[in-house]
Amino acid sequence: MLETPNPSTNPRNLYTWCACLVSPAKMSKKPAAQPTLHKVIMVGSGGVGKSALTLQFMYDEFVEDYEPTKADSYRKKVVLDGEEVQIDILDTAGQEDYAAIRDNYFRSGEGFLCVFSITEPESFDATQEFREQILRVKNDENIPFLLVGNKSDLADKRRVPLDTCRERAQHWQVPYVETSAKTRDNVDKAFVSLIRAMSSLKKANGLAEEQEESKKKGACCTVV
Ligand SMILES: Nc1nc2c(ncn2[C@@H]2O[C@H](COP(=O)(O)OP(=O)(O)OP(=O)(O)O)[C@@H](O)[C@H]2O)c(=O)[nH]1
Ligand SMILES: [Mg+2]
Repeated sequence: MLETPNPSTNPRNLYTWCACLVSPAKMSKKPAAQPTLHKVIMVGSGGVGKSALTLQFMYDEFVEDYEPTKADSYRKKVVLDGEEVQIDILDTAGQEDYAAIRDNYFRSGEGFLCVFSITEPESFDATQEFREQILRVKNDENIPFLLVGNKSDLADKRRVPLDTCRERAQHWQVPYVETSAKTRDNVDKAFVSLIRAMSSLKKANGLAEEQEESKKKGACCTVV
């Protein structure tokens, strides 16, 4: 069963969830049109910076302390290419203790930020397994997916060559971005590229469905 992250254990989540409860859309008498919801999942080994990236994107702040995550969820509205969209971010646990519950989390995802640290080759190797697990669970080679090399501020401790990272991304046919949750470098770029890919895919699927519908309608109205 999908385990629901408990907002009471994380004051930030509580804030986010409360903000949703009193959003102007809910208070107004007429229900406003809901913005499209995109569900992003943060995956990667423990300690690579998934939470730090999420918190930078959400609140513009860097958390120095390492506190392993079990699962935390966040919600944010952003304007993307002139359209307001809502993003749900599920920040998952990299620690192996939680590996067994990953399938359930991955199932609900519509786009994945697969993070490793450029200072830690083991975390780069692990992206292979994360990719395989995601493709197995989602059963879709074209699922929006971004490979993210984090901790780019630690250039002097780099142990995964840039070419190696690019080759893997090219092999998977996914974009590659290097980020620093510490300096905020490319943090927005990573999230926005993924959301843009999710949005384009939904629009393309919606169009295909509409065409299919109108084909069916056309067929049933044909007079012979
Ligand atoms: N220098 C530097 N440190 C970072 C960066 N991102 C994260 N860290 C640090 O790395 C440690 C781990 O970061 P987290 O974001 O907690 O890692 P995580 O991937 O969420 O780990 P789990 O929750 O266990 O899966 C923390 O001490 C962060 O401050 C970065 O871009 N640069
Ligand atoms: Mg974390």
